Amino acid sequence: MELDLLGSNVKISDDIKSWEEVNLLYNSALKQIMTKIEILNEEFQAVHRYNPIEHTKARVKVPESIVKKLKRNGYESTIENMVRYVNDIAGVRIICSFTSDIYRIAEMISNQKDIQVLTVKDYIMNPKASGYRSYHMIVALPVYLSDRIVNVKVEIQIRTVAMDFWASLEHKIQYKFEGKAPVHINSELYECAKMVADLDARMLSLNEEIQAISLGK
Ligand code: 0O2
Repeated sequence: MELDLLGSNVKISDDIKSWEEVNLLYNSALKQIMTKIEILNEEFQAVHRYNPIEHTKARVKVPESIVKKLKRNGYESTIENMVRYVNDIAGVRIICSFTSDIYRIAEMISNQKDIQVLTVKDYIMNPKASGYRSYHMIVALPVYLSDRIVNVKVEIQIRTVAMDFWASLEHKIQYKFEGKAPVHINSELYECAKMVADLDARMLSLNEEIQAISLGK
C-alpha cells in the first residue's frame, strides 16, 4: 500500500494517528535525504576534486512551531493539517561556498529518480523584501516501512556561507523584536544583504579566475 503525504490528495487520517508516527516518518525521510546528499558530495569530490558542500544541518520542526504555523495560516492543529499544510516539518539546510554550487547541488538532487520536486522558490534570483536570499525546494521521497511506503515532504534550503550568516542574524533580530524590528535595523539589514550579494559575486568571480589559471597550467 502506498500513502501520499504530498498535499491535496492526502489519505492519511486512518493511517497516521500520532505525533510519534509523524516524527518517525519525517526523521526517516531526513536520514534518507542526508545520506543522498553525503553520497553526492563524496562522488563530486572524487570526480572533480572539489567539495561543493561546506556543511549541512537537518531538523524536524518542534511541535510548538508547527502549531504556530498552522494557527498563523488559519488551520486547526490536527495531525492531518500538519502533514497537509506544513511543508517544512522536515528541513535540511545545505551550506556551500559559491552561488554556482547552489544550482549544481539543486540539479543533482532533482536528478535523483526517487525524489520528486514539488516546488522551487529561488530567493537568489528574486530576493525577499527583507533582503533574504536562499534557494528553497520542497521535495517528496518514499519512506519504506514494514507494511507500506509513505511519500514524505522535505524542505531543502540551499545557500552560501555568507547568505547563511546574514539569515541567522536576521532571524535572531526578528525573533527578538517579534517581527517588528525598528525601521533603521531593517534598512541596515537590507544594506548588509546587498553587501552579502556583492561579496558572493566577487568571491565567485575570484574562484572562477583561479580555476581558469589552474586549468591552464
Ligand atoms: P523557521 O523558524 O526557520 O522554521 P512554506 O514553508 O512554504 O509553507 P513560506 O513562508 O511561504 O511557507 O515559505 P518560504 O518563503 O519558502 O520560507 C520558509 C522558510 O525560509 C522560513 O521558515 C525560514 O526558515 C526561511 N525564511 C524565509 N524568509 C526569511 C527571511 O526573510 N529571513 C530569514 N532569516 N529566513 C527566512 P519559517 O517556518 O518561517 O521559520
